[in-house]
Amino acid sequence: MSNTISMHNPVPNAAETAETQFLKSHSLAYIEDNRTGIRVPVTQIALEPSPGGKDNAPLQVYRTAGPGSDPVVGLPAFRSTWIEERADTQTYAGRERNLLDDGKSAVRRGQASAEWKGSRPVPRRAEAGKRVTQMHYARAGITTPEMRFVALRENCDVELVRSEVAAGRAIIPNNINHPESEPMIIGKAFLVKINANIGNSAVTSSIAEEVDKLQWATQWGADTVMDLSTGDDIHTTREWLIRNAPVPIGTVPIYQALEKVNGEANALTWEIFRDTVIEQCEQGVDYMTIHAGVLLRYVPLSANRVTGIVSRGGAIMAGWCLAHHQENFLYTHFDELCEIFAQYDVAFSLGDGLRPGSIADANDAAQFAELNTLAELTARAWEYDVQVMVEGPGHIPFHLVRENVERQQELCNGAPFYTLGPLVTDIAPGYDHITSAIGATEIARYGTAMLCYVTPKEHLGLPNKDDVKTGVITYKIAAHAADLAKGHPGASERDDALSKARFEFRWRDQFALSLDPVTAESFHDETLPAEPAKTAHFCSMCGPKFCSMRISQDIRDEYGSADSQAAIADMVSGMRDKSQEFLASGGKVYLPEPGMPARA
Ligand code: IRN
Ligand code: FE2
Repeated sequence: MSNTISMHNPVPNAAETAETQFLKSHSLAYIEDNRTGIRVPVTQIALEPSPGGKDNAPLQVYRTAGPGSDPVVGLPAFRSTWIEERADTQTYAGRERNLLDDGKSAVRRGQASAEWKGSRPVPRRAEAGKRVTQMHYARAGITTPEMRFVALRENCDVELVRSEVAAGRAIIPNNINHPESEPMIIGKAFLVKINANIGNSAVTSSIAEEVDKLQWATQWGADTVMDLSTGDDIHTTREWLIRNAPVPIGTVPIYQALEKVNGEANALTWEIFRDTVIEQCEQGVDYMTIHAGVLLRYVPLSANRVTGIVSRGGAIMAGWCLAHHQENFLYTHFDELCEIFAQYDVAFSLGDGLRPGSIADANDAAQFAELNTLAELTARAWEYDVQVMVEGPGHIPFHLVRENVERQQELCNGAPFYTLGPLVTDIAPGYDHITSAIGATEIARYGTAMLCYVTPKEHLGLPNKDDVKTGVITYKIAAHAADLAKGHPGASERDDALSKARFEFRWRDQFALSLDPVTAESFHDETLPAEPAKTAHFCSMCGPKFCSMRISQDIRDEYGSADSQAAIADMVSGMRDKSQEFLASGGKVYLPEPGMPARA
C-alpha cells in the first residue's frame, strides 16, 4: 500500500460500559492516511514486556464499536461531507414526520423523542436520474473515500476494494442517510464478517435496551446488526439504533409492512410495502432482506418437507402468493425496488425464504429452485448498479455444506453469500450457537462472506444480552477460523501474539488478546485468584511440576546457549540412527493382528 499510516495517541474507550471496565489494556486508536486525512478507529491492545525486558509492540485489531456514543445524542455524521462533496444528492422533506404520527404508540414515541438530544439528518436522495451507489462509482472507475476507508481497515490495496465492488463480488453497505456508519466491506476477498440480529418483539425489551444491545454486540465484534423488531415502536426503535450505529444496519421491511396491516398477510400490497421501504431508506437502513425468490410455483415444493417453510419472511410471502394465487409482488416489482435502492445506496440481501429448517430438508428442490431465482435477481439488480448479497441456509449436514456456497457462487457470479449458520445437526437445542458455528466455519472457508450469528436461544426464545455476547464470540471464532484456513494475509497475527504471551506466562496479555478477556480471566482466577498467579509460570491445570510450557522453556535454557550446540548435534545424530533402525525394521507403529487386513 502506498499510504503512509500514522498511529494517533490512543484514548480510553468512549463506549466503555460497566461490563467492559476490565478491558484496561484495550483503547481506541486511529490509523490515519496522511494524504487523505481518513481516520479509521482501531482497538489497540497494550502488551507487557517479555521476560528479560524486551518490549512487545501494542497490537491494533479491527474495531467494529466505532468511537462510541451517548445513546441520546448519537454518533457524529462523519460521512456527510463525503456524500455532499459528490454533489449528486439533494435533501428533501421526507415522509418521516407523518409516519412518526401514525398512531399506535404515540405515548412511548413522545417519551422517546423528548429524551433525544442529538440532531437528526435531513433525508437525502439522489438527484433525478442519478445513481449514488458504491457499485456505480466503482464501475465508473471512481475511488470513493468509503473505499479508501475500507482499504485502510482491511489493510489492502484500495484498487482491490474498487474492483471487487465493481464486479459485484463485494458490497459496502452504507446508505447515504446513515452518515454515522463506518464503511465496511462484505466479500470473499476480505475478512469474513458476522452479523448479529437484535430487535424487540411485542412482548419484550425497550428502546434503551435495544440501543444497549447494539453497542454490546459491536463491542464484542459484530460487523453489522440487523434490527428485526416487530410490534409497536418499530420506527422509533430503528431511529435510535441507526443514529447510534457505527456498523451497517439491516432490516426485513416485510415485518414492518405486516404490522401496518395488523398482521394479516393477505392484506399486504405492493404499495404498503414500497412506502415502508422508502421510510426505511430515509431513515438510513443500509441493507434489506427481500424475500423475492419465493415464487408461487415453488411453494408446493415445500409441501412434503419435514419442517416446511421456517423463514418468517418466506412464510409471509408464500401465504400471500397462495391466498391471492398471484406471483410474489416483491418479484413482480423488483425493478422498482432497484430504482429506489439506487437512489439511497441500499443493498439487497436477497432472502432465502425457502431455506431448509432441518437436516432432512437440506439441499432440496425448493431451496435450490429459489436459489436459481436469486441468481436471476442478482443480475437484475446489477443492471441498476445496486449492491447485492445473497442469503443462504439454514440447517445442512456437514458433508452437504460446501455444495451450498459453491453452487451460489457459480450461479450468482460471485455475489457475496451471507448464511445463517448453517446448523449441522438438529439435536442440540440450547447449543445451536455451536451446531451452527461448525457449519459456518465450513461454509466461510469455501467463500461465504458474512455469517449471521445464531445464539444459544435459537428455537427456544428471544436472546438476552448474555446470549448476544455468546453468539457474537462464537461467530467471531468461526469467521476467524475461516480467515486462517483461507490464508488471509495477516490473519494469524493475533494468534501468534497470544501464543507468545501464553508461552512466556504473560497471563494478563493472554487475557487481553483473547476474544473474551472477561471469561478467560475469570476462569483463570477461579482456581488461582491471587495476584502473583498473573505472572506465575504455571496454571492450575497441570500445576507447577507438570507444566509443558515451563518444561519447554527449561529445554530452551538448557540447549539454547552457544555452549550446548555440540550437545544438540550429538542428540540429532543419535536420533537419526534410531530413525534408520526403525525404518529398517519395517517402519510400522501398529502391526496388523493375524488374520486382519491392514487398515488403509
Ligand atoms: C441470513 C441468511 N439467511 C437468513 N438470514 C437472516 O435471517 C436474515 O438476514 C435475517 O436476519 C433473518 C431473516 O429471517 P426470515 O424472515 O427469513 O426468517
Ligand atoms: Fe432452525
